[in-house]
Amino acid sequence: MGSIVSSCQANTSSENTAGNNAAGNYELPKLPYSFDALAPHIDATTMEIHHGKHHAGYTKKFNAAINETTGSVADNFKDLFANVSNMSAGIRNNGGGYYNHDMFWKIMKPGGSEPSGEILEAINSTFESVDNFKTLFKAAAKGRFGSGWAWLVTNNGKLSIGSTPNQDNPLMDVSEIKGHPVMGIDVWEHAYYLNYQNKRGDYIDAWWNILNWEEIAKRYKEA
Ligand code: MN3
Repeated sequence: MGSIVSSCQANTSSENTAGNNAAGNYELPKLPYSFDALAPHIDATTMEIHHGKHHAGYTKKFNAAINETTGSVADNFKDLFANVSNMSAGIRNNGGGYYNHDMFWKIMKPGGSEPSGEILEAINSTFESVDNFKTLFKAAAKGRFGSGWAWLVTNNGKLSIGSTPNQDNPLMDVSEIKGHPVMGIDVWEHAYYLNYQNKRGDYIDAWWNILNWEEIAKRYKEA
């Protein structure tokens, strides 16, 4: 059994609250809406398999990887990912998969919304306009070769766009792009192939219609 480093329990940011604890007891987060709620942009069957099989699989394997670890495992994602190069592939891949999907479900909602307030101002001042931001974000998401994620991250309020392979994310010390993930899109084929087949760009275009900008703004503010 991995022993638990519990020095950072006072931190109550979302990195800590996404899971329950690090004792290999993470639970699959509940989807905050029904499987068909994001249709037609993301179809019900894709959602059911993505949450019920893929995310459930990462959760199960993440717990197993923690339990197989002989060293200590941080009990919050920020510290765990900052040191992930010293962790097993099982913790890196499945811990990333656990965290990334938890964020992904929450930053979407039926009907979507539009950016406003501080996040809108930050996007406009960094990328000139929301349209220009969307163009750059789509390019990062389309340009990620194979499986991975595209991200909007913040470092001390400064926004940037990038992508990571597999289930890596910008909190990881192994990531080329670093910072707090404000939002991210899953561009693994399992996220879109049933409905969009090889047309990843069409999936990205549709995704803007189901974004929960209140949650994205909250993640920006928390960082
Ligand atoms: Mn996925």
